[in-house]
Amino acid sequence: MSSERIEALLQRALEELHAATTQDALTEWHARYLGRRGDVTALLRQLGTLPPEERPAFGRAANALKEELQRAYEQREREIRELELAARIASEAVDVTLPGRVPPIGTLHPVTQMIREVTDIFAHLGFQVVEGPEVEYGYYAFDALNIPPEHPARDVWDTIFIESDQKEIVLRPHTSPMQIRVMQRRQPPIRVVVPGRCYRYEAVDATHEWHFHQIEGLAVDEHITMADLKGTLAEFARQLFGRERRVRFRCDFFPFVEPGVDFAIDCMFCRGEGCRVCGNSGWIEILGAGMVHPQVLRNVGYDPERYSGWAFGMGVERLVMLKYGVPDIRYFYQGDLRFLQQFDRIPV
Ligand code: YSA
Repeated sequence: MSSERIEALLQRALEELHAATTQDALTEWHARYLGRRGDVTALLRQLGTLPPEERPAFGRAANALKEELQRAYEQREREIRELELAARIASEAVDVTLPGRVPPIGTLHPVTQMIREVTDIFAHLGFQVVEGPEVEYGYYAFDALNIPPEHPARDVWDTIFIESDQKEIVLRPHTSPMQIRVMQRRQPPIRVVVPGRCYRYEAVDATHEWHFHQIEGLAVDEHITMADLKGTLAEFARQLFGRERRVRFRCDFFPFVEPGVDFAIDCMFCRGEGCRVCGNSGWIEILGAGMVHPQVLRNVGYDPERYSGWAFGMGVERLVMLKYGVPDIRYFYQGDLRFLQQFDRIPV
């Protein structure tokens, strides 16, 4: 082969090399010229077929061609790597000067907001916030609260049982068991509020959920009277529902208090005139309460001659329903953002 043809091959190979702009094109090029079946390899193989006097010059020229193409190939490979890197950097570039995307921020659930509002009010009245177990012994949920196994009042709390053989274990149907736990652990004076989840085997409707929240309150000391209970609850109701609220106490029965009361406020929707919300009575019941039963005090080792106390328990969902006019308790647990977002402006 003449030196012109080697030169022509060199020029063609270099042109194609510069036209290659990707790693794949480069690999193809390498196979075409420098690979085992490539043009340069084929050229070198021709060496043996030439007359001996032409071989040295041809061999030098062919090897020089191979070396030059190898060098050019390596150089191009570096360039392509840099080109590809630059293209990637350009396509993945982050413009740090662009305004950021604001992630949607959730808000506290209305029940959590209400728990905070209520516990804040009581904290300012000198109460400590404590919490207790949702899975509870029957002893704390009933027996120690003066509701023995055969007592008919036990049916009032439609209980979900976890274990009913030896030692009864239940999902607590109210927060009252914490009265016992707190009194067993401490000595008076006691002033606590206990927010928490409760569970009942309940047919769900507009005002009943099988899972809901209560806030329990307990005050025990020497010389605690019903007047303290009335003053505290009236102040609480006025802070939560407005200073103009009138309050009402009526007799009620709970086995763990004597006497027991239900506590109501005048309906803020009709101002006591009677409407759909208050069932035309003008009053809305918001909690059950009473003076802690002497037997309950004895059950925790307190002397009822020396100590007296009062307790109350309220439903948190019902408070939210009243305060914001929510017509159905089921809205709270359907996870519907259209409902929940209505509460995102309530100060937390
Ligand atoms: C009473 C006297 C005390 O000295 C202390 C506490 C109590 C309250 C008592 N432990 C109790 O559970 N009473 S209750 O059965 O009437 O429930 C209290 C409140 O919980 C109700 O007024 C209601 O607001 C809420 N509640 C009860 N069952 C509910 C419910 N809320 C939603 N769904 C349910 N299924």
